[in-house]
Amino acid sequence: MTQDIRTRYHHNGFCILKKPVLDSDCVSAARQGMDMIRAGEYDTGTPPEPSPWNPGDDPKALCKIEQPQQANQAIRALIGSSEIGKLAATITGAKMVQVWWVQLLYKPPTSDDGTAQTRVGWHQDWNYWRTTWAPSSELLTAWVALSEVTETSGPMQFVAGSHAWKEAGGGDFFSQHIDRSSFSVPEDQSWREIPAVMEAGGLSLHDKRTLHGSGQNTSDEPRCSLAIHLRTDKSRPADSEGHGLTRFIDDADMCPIIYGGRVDSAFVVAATPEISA
Ligand SMILES: O=C(O)CCC(=O)C(=O)O
Repeated sequence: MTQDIRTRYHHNGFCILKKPVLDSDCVSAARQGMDMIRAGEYDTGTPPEPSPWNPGDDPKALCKIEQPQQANQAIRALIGSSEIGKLAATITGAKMVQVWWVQLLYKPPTSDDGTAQTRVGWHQDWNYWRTTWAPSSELLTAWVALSEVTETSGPMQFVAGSHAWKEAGGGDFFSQHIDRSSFSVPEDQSWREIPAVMEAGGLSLHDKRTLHGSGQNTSDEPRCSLAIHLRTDKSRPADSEGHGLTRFIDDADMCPIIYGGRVDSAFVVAATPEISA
């Protein structure tokens, strides 16, 4: 099993664990925490970071809320799960895994008439992070399902092998046109989309360069998830444009270390050489 997920992750740029990995009480509590944040109730006494969606905004639009662990205790507990850290360490071989940013993603059910703003355009996360982290930094995302994710609920779609496409093109998270024509597919590769369907408490892990996006939720239930962005000891903050995405890195509540321990006092380690795919 361990060897299998490691092999699949490195071959495809992602792996999907369909069966629950996380404790069901922890997942249910985080799901309730999600509803509280969406209603503007913060049991920590602090709101999340400024976000594209705020309480009172269109309930039929994709709800994306930044750093929800700042606003809710149950979400804070879930992102600190050692199971996630162990999985990330298993596939990367890391000595240390730390959460460095979290996004709450609630995709409401909408009719398939093309007007709902709930799609996520094809993109590579690295496109958004390249001015925040040193080029070769080892960064990945654990996407945790807080509800069942089916073929019809707008599951994430991963493009198999795209993490190794040197310059595929960056993409746009907020694009409503899931158009693949702007991406360069190497001649010896093909575009193959894999839906990340899973049960509540299941999760996927994907590399910073893997192309992914998602369509509309045409089921009857909301698709609820947390995207937990992770770094390993082979990473180094380098916020050249001052976006401040790594500003919480020394705050153990916001950015818990979920595997291993602090690597050195400056918490900045040498990064691996740039990949050469
Ligand atoms: O939830 C989605 O559909 C997209 C999430 C995403 O882009 C990410 O986790 O990096």
